[in-house]
Amino acid sequence: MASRSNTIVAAAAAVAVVLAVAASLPAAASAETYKVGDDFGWDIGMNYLDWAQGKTFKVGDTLEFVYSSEATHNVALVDSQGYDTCTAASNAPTESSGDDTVTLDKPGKWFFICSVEGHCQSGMYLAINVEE
Ligand code: CU1
Repeated sequence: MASRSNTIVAAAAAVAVVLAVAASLPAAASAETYKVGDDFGWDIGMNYLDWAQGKTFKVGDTLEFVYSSEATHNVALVDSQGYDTCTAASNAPTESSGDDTVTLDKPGKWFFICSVEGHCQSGMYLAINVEE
């Protein structure tokens, strides 16, 4: 009797170990896609630092910037100085399709702004930390 219930406990423990390993292994491979601003998208009128608050971005994840028209906004990847001053250097990688995806392919700080005149100053900036 006792030995039989011990076997069941041992089997349950083994299953738990297998599940834990299975859950931890694909973590690096299961990249997330984050739609910036959720349903609001990429536009004037949202605090994107608030949006990013509480999210954990990891290498391999993707940001998707959605906005109504390519003439309306853009997405420029800038450095900390460009971020602080709301200016995109002429060689800053910039997308303007209206549905722009950026794969976060390295850890560290990532800075995005809309470089259309006045838009960054009106709140279209995002800084995130990407974890290994
Ligand atoms: Cu804009």
